[in-house]
Amino acid sequence: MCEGHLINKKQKLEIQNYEKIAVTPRFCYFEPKTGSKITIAEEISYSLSQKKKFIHPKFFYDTTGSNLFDRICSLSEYYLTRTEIEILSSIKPDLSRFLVGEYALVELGSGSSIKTRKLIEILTSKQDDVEYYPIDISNILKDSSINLHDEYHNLRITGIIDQYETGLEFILQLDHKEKLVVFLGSSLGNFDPKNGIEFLKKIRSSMRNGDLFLLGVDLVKDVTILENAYNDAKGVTANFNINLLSRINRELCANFDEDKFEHVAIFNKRQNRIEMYLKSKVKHQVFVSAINLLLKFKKGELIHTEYSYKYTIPKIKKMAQKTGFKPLKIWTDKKNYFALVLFLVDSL
Ligand code: AVJ
Repeated sequence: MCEGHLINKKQKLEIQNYEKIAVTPRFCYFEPKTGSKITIAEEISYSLSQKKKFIHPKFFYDTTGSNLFDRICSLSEYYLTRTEIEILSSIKPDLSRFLVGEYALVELGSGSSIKTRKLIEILTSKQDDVEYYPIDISNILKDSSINLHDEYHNLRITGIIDQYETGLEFILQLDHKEKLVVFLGSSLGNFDPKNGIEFLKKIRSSMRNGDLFLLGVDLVKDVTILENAYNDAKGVTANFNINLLSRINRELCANFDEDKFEHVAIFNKRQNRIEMYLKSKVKHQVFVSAINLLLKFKKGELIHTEYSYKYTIPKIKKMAQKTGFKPLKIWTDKKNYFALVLFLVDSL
């Protein structure tokens, strides 16, 4: 698409906030211009000044964090990725039946795009050309797109390196025929149910009647299995969590001592969510130079870093009803660990 589709005035307005980098004739990406970026400085200075300190999970994904996340995905304890890939592989013919006509593929949180291959394979086998729009906050989008670009010669990639919300607004501007929007890996779990519904509505409003939406959700299961997935034996998840502090050290000139914090991940049964924290082992202070912020930690004090909500099928159906999506098909694995749900955009 890169050259063609972007035409009307509203589009130009949106795109003014982005810088377009054309890498090859089949791959370009958009990045917010520096001025329009919400900076890590602003957000962190707010979230660490609260009585209950927190760090938004989107900050996990700098280059180090994105690489650590890739390692998490192949851990034996982290059943999510391999189960989702297993489902995706097994449903190819079945999913293919729903894709009548030409579809553009839009992926929220594409990351390293491993799972995307399964979908691209379906589409490239049916269409001469496939437009792919990965949206991801991580710079890793560039590398993973280049790999896909080299592998599939009839694939045209337009990446958007931004937060989901702004990325979706961008997608709305495209006047492509039909879209298959995918949000995999249980990333919806980062939203609490109320915000999750709001976010689904936002996705819904970036789509048109007849478009399809494929959602990957992690299901409620035995607590030990859940907690092990976030407390792996090699400590990769702990490093992923602690990297938030290293990132703040690097980018905001702070002096967090990583050894003074401990990774905590527990399943909250009442709320059906994994809760991740960084726990201060001792009473101490940290200074964040770039934002001139002195932080005081009590012994045992927690910084909240992530929620990862787990769902049940009825709950997903209810959420869909509230957002104008109609479930067409639900696929799960044999153990019922994970679900892929295909929705049709329904008139509200
Ligand atoms: C990318 C949000 C789906 O919640 O399982 C993995 C992130 N955090 N291990 C998840 C994560 C710790 C992951 N999501």
